[in-house]
Amino acid sequence: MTSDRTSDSTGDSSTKIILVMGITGAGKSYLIREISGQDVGVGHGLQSFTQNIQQVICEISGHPVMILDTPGFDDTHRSDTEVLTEVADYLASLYENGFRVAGIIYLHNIREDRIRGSSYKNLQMFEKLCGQGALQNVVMLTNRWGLIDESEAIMKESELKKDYWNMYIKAGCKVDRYRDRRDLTRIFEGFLSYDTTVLEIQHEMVDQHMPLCETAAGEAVNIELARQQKEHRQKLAEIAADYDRQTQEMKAIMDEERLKLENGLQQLEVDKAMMMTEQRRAEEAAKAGMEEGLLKLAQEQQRMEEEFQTKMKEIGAEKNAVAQELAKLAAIREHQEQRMRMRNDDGGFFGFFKNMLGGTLGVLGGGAVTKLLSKLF
Ligand SMILES: Nc1nc2c(ncn2[C@@H]2O[C@H](COP(=O)(O)OP(=O)(O)OP(=O)(O)O)[C@@H](O)[C@H]2O)c(=O)[nH]1
Ligand SMILES: [Mg+2]
Repeated sequence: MTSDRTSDSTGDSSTKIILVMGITGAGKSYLIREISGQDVGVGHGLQSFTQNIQQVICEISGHPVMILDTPGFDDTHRSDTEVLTEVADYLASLYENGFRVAGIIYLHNIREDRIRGSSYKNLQMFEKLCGQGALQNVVMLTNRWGLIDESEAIMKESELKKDYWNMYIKAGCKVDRYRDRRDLTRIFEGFLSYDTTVLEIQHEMVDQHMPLCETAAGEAVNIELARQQKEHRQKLAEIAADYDRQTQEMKAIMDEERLKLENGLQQLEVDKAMMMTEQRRAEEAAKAGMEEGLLKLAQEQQRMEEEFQTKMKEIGAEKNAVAQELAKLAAIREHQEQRMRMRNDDGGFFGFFKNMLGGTLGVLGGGAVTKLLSKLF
C-alpha cells in the first residue's frame, strides 16, 4: 500500500521506518517495489518520476516496515529548495509525531562513471540531512551490478569507498551491493535490529526550532542557490554584453543605411531641382518661340495688308485710267458718229476719218484702249 502523507500512515511506534534516498533515476522506486512487492510507480524516461515522498507500508520477515521513497535533488520538475522543503518538513513532522528512522539507504547506480554534478549535490544534501550522528544507520547501496563487467563494478565501488564515501564509512556507515532480491531482504532485515536514530534535520528543526534556511541542509541549498544565482548573473551579464554588442553592430549598420538613404534623398532633391530648372527653361524657350512666331505672323499679316492696299490702289488707278480711256473713247465715238453722219453726206470723208483716228490712237499709245478700239472696228 502506498500513501504520500505521514498522517495517513498506518504505522505505529513499532513500525520500522526506512528512508530511501539517491539521485533521480537511481532506482529507488524500483528497489522499493522489489522489496515490498507493491505497485510502486517506476520511471520510464529521463524525467524525474517520484514527485512527492511516498510511503510504502509492508512487512519484512513479519515486522511492519514503512519505506519512504524520496524525490531526488536536481528534480526535472522542481527546484532543490522545493524538494528540500518537502523532505525536511516531512522528516520533521515524522519526528514530532514520535516516529524514528531505523535505516537509511543511499542508492547509487554502479554504472555511473563519476560522481559529479547532480550526484555530488545529492550526496552533499544527503549528508546535511542525516548529519554525522545518523550515519551509523546508513547503507550506501550500489545497484545494477549485472549490467556491467564484474571487475569494472568492483573497481568503481572501491573508488567510491576510497574517495567520496570514505568520510561516511569512517563515521560508521556501511557499504553494500544490491544484486538480487535476497540482498534487499538481508539489508532490510539488518535495519530491523538497528537502534533508531534522529536525523540532523529533525534535530535542528524540531529540537532547536530552526527555520529550514538556517539548517545545514538549508544553508547548503542556499549556498547552491547563491552559486546558481552567481552563475545566472554571469550568464545574464554575458547575454547583456552580447546584446549590447549586437545592438551596437545593428546601430552601426542602421546608421550607415540611414546615411546612404539621406545621401540618396539629397541627390534626389538636387536632381529634382535640376529637372525643374530644365523644365522652366524649356517652358520659357517655348513661350519665347511662340511670341516670336506670333510677332512674325503679325508682321506678315501687316505686310500682306499693305500689299493688298497697294494692289487696291493700283487697281483703283488702273480703273480710273480705264474710265478716263472709256470717257475719251466715248468722246471719240461721239465725235466719230458725228463724222459718220457727216460722211453720209460725204463718202470720201469716212476713209479720211479712219486714217486720222488711227493716227490719233497711235499718239495715245494706250494698250487697253487700242484693244478696245480693235474690237469696235
Ligand atoms: N535493470 C535494472 N533496472 C533498474 C534498476 N533500478 C532501476 N532500474 C530502472 O531505472 C529506471 C528508473 O528507476 P526508478 O526506480 O524510477 O528510479 P528513481 O530513483 O525512483 O527515480 P525518481 O523517482 O525519478 O527519483 C526505471 O526504468 C527502472 O526500471 C535495477 O536495479 N536494475
Ligand atoms: Mg522514484
